[in-house]
Amino acid sequence: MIDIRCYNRQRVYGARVLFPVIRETAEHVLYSSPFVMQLLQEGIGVCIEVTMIGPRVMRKINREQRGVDALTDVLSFPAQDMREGALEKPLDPWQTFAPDDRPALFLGELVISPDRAAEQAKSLEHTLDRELMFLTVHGILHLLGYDHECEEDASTMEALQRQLIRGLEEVPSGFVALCGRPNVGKSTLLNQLSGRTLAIESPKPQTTRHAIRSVLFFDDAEIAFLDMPGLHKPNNALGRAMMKTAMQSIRQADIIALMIDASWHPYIGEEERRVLEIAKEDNKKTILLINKIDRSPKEAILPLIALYDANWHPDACIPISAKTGDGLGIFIDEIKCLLPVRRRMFREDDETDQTERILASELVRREILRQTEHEIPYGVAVIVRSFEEEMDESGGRAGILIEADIICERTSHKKVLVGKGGSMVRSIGTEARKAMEALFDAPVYLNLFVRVRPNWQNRPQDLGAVGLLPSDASI
Ligand SMILES: Nc1nc2c(ncn2[C@@H]2O[C@H](COP(=O)(O)OP(=O)(O)OP(=O)(O)O)[C@@H](O)[C@H]2O)c(=O)[nH]1
Ligand SMILES: [Mg+2]
Repeated sequence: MIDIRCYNRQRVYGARVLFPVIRETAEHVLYSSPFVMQLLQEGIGVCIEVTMIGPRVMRKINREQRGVDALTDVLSFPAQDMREGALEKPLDPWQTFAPDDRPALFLGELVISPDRAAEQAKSLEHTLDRELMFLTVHGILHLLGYDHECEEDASTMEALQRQLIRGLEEVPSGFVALCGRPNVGKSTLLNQLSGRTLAIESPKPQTTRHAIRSVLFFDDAEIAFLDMPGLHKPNNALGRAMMKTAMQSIRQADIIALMIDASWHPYIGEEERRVLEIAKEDNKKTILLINKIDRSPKEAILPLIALYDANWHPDACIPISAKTGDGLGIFIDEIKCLLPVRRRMFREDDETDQTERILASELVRREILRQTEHEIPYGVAVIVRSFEEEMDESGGRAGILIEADIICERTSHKKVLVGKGGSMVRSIGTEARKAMEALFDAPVYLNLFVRVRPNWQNRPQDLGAVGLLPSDASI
């Protein structure tokens, strides 16, 4: 158990103003400490004390304990010998005490001056809560053996402090589903927003087959964009799995961004209607994105906005070009206004759910979409069978060896995919390899094998093998 004992020994600020934020912050910091978590797993609790005092007493303590005759904001008095989050020596049973018959380790005491904290909050133009949060994080890190005496220690402590405060901040945060019919430009938008290729794009419809997440981090918000398969009427198990994936993403989102093409006639189709109904049912925020304005006359956009506004009242209608980036600043600002304000949900290294293995298979599929015609690309799936990294002596990547199967429906398709004397599969491999090398920043050795698996698009086990079954699939 984590026991945070708060004492109020001053009269200006009430316990109800001070203690909730201090308790919440202290718990967050202590639960984030691997050392504390280890103790808790062993059945040993931790305890800290936090005492609020007036400015005169604070100055006196600072003078007596540190020889500094000035008011300060927080003082830490560690009870254990710790260095960078760990005990200097193994724990002896006598170091713990037993309130309520359960052993606990006393980590030390923080002394805080709310007057000083309020002064600082004012000069930094933020709230007293925010200042108390900062002081509590800083003070507890001292109890855990972090310091800022030398430059190296200071940078370790500052980085940890930043990370802990980041985890406590409440900012607009949530999921935005990019949905719409095939080919409207959802994947192009996701790539433009994330600044890299996470989703393959192509002029052929039904390019995207699975959900793709990309998280954008801002100082004042975090936004998880979900790209998904284009909404269409499915005619096989693959199509049904794709629609199920799309619906799951839409239901999961806080904001539905419905994308249409600026060149369309003003008409609300069945696919768009279905999305609008879900948005209404789930009471979700909605943004209408009118894409490809770079190639449509401005006059075409107004009737589209008028139609959707009159029938559906979206929270915003934004003309954009996913290709050029036009209008995306307005889109981001609008999202920040509409998202719920909550604790951050993503870690900074959590930018995407697309692994290099998935990206490798998608880059092969992109080349097939580019280099083959008619029904062939639609009957193809790519499975990366092995993805082996070779390391050089310094631990860097010397190269990646990738083996992948191109699965197709018929022998006649295999013939086209292999090409005369293997020319087609070689050309697909060459272009896919170049794209992988640019993306992975390492030499790639790619071996492709074309295999026939009749009717794979209707066989759940095959769909599972190519990673295209949605999570709770029954198709
Ligand atoms: N001119 C222009 N073309 C665009 C724009 N956005 C997308 N495109 C093109 O539209 C085509 C389809 O783009 P994608 O991003 O693959 O479309 P999608 O909505 O993801 O399609 P599916 O995955 O099939 O649902 C591609 O050829 C893109 O280059 C845009 O803003 N302007
Ligand atoms: Mg797509």
